[in-house]
Amino acid sequence: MTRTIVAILALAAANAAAQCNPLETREANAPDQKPAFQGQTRGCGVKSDVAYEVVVVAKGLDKPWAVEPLPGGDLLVTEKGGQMRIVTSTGNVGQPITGVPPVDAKGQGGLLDVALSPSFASDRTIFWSFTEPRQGGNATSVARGMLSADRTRLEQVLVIFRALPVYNNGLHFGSRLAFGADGMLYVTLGDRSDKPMRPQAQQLDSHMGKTLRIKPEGGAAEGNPFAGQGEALPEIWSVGHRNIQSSAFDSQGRYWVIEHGTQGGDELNLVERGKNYGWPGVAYGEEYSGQPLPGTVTARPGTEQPVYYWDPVIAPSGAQFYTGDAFPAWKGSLFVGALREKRLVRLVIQNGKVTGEEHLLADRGQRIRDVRQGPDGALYIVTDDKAGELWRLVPKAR
Ligand SMILES: [Ca+2]
Ligand SMILES: [Ca+2]
Repeated sequence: MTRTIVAILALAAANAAAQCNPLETREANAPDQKPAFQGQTRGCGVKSDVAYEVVVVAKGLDKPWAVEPLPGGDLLVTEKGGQMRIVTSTGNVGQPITGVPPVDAKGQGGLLDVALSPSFASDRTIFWSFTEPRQGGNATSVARGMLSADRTRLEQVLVIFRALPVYNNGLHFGSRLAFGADGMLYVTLGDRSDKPMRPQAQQLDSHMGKTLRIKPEGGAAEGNPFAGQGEALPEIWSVGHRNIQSSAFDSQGRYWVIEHGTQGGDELNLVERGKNYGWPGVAYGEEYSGQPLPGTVTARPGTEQPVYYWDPVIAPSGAQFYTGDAFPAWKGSLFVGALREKRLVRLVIQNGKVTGEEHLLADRGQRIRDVRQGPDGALYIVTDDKAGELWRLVPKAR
């Protein structure tokens, strides 16, 4: 290679580095911590320059937690307090659907996620997660039921999963639901936050701080990694998570979760069977008090590094890999709602790494709780508020 070519290559590399302008420019909460690889945090800001408009489909929803587009274009919405409703595509907010079992709505608890059966069009079956009042406290449960033909009630309601142990607070219940291409239901859980509970994220005899893989009719799915090992609970798919309120499968069938970290430690993880994602011994960030996490390191052999992390945190909610035709520039992007940062985050992911981050909807100043793609290719969003809104993102008419 001639010196000229070497010089040109060096200049090109320098230009590429110079063009990487992370969106996050505030001081980190844990500035002494170093990422495990380049681009693991403060990735390059990107601009898709997509012209879109926000249609406010409905207002006045009471702390909506999940939105699930129905095949015909209407939307199924959960409200944290325990109501499930259908909002029509034209914005008519229906009465609460009857037949939803009681929830414990204190703190972060309540009626949480909802997912459609993969064959919803023929079986009208839905699945939802909720904080179930239990003897001595509460815990996350998953139920299924069939939406009546007139869509006013749930029939044949059955609780198909009950997380253990029961604990008495209002924190860290998970619990996003997503169906894999294998037809199994993947459930995310939290660690219940309190220091004495955190070690359970590493314990196989507890559901706390895990992802789970269950059969739609209930019971652990076949082939789970720890089934049959001593006291291990057979539903467990991965371990070592703090509080996952966000999950999505990509077009290659890979399972991604975004979890709430402590101050300075929100993580995007690519979840694989039986792997350990570190919490509470391995994590980025610090306690909300500003103290270091006790005995915690940022990397350890035998634990998986997050694909990406945010310091300061965004407080991630629902997620969606975009596959629609309405926004060609967004195909393959991972959208994540941000509660604390009040925006919609778009991540560009290439070869298993985050190569770009874009922030949308920050101008609206609302905590975003869930984002889903509709059959029309629009993105549907609910905001986390006592007067929550349901938005439809559509291409801007030119
Ligand atoms: Ca959902
Ligand atoms: Ca982790």
